[in-house]
Amino acid sequence: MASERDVRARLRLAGQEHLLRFWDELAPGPRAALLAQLAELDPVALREHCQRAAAACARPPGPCPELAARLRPLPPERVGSMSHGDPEARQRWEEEGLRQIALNKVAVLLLAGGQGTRLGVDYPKGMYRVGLPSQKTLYQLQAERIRRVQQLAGERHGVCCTVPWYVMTSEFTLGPTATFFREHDFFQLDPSNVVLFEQRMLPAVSFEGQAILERKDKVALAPDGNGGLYRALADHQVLEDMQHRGVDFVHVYCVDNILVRLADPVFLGFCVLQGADCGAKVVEKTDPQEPVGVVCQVDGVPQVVEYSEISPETASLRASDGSLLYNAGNICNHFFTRGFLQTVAKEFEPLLQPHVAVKKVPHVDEQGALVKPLKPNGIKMEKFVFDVFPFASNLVAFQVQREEEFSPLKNADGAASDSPSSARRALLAQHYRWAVRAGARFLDAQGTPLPAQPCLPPNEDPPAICEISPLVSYAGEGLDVYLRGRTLRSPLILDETRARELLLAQDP
Ligand code: UD2
Repeated sequence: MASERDVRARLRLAGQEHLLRFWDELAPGPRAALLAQLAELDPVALREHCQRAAAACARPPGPCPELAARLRPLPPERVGSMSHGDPEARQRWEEEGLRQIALNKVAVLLLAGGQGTRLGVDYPKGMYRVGLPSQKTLYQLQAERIRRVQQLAGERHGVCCTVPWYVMTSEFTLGPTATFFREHDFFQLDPSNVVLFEQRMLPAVSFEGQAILERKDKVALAPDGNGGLYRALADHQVLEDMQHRGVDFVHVYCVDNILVRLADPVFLGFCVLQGADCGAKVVEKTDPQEPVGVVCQVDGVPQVVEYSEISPETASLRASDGSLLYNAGNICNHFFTRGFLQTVAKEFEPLLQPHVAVKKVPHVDEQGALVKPLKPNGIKMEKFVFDVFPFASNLVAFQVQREEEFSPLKNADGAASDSPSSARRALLAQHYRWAVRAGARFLDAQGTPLPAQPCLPPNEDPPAICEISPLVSYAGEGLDVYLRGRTLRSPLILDETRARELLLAQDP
């Protein structure tokens, strides 16, 4: 273990000696913990990090004023569409995606290192239950979609195939996620195909460029952003693991979209057939204030401009048909070839510029008393997962329907949008639509027939409650055999057992 002397010398080099200012007061245990934490920090990198944070903070806040003049929408030839494309193309993409999955060439990678501050829970967001009738968590829904897509590809090609699940966690989420997966028996996935790895943490820095002490014996650290992925891939030899398994294509996604389609064959197939090295799923953005990045071009180079970095005026610009000019809303669902990820990890990662977030960081004052600031006092530096897009040789975007594929859980209940209630409603409305289209009719608890409404207005509760297990249907497929001509009582949970019962029951 590093000695106090060594650590002090390293901190001097970094200009951060204040981190040991309570040393004399600390008992042996906390001293050892602090030394261990400080010994991890490279002095040169720490100095640069703190200087960079202070310099970024000294720049005027808000979006970069020249950005607007450099932006253009993505050219249409780079954008595929689920709704506007012809059905034959859609089928070709899906076939190609399923073929690649059947060949064991596809992996999914979950970004799960975030702290979920807006949702206000102290455990990983993936463990959250939005209150579905089945009480499933986000992690369970995702695991079951992996199992189902493996089954669909396997059946189509007469093979048994695997989609490995890589899960990037952070110091905050690794322990609870690993325990949760073990307690739930990895949701019946083979544990050897679930790979958890950890992203790095970076010190939060004051406006004066000093790393912040959260306690007398602890530096305030935060995960290095979802773009910390590329360092974490290298730190933990994840790309080597993928290579070993024969994985060529990776679907990277964020934890909180309840409708996320893991290893979506249509999206994968589109990207593969376009020869893309990078892809982004998008939904049409209609509200300029919606907190999603926009996929566009900056100086002719395709990339994502994050919602926090585009001015309200630019976000509100309209095209001649009245739609938002920058309407390709990023939903944090990305396609990468392993080859591209390898080049990024080796060559481009150091070129990624961190983004600055000004936050309230709890800290100790000069006397060592804990302070919970009421206004922002510190800077967190984060890289974004899509910062690598400008290095792609062929980036494509793929537009999907919002009501089928995007309902993120960001805020606690009570918020106007992106809450547990809105996520639950989006999933139940989708399953209700699928059931009605497959020919089901519903009765209420008293046996009174409920109206069939295959097209529900947005944000409206469906007339009946119907939850379909991802193990029964991934994207609405295959439901006719269970539901055609059936009249079922609400609430219905169509899981594998209920599906079998319906099959065995007499024809209606
Ligand atoms: C993300 C996208 C935004 C839009 C929106 C849609 C980024 C940078 N922004 O914004 O453009 O697509 O999602 O919902 O992708 N995470 C980590 N490590 C970290 C920080 C975050 O793994 O250090 C994960 C986090 O657990 C989550 C994902 O990254 O799964 C997105 O993080 P967020 O919810 O903070 O991103 P948000 O909503 O600001």
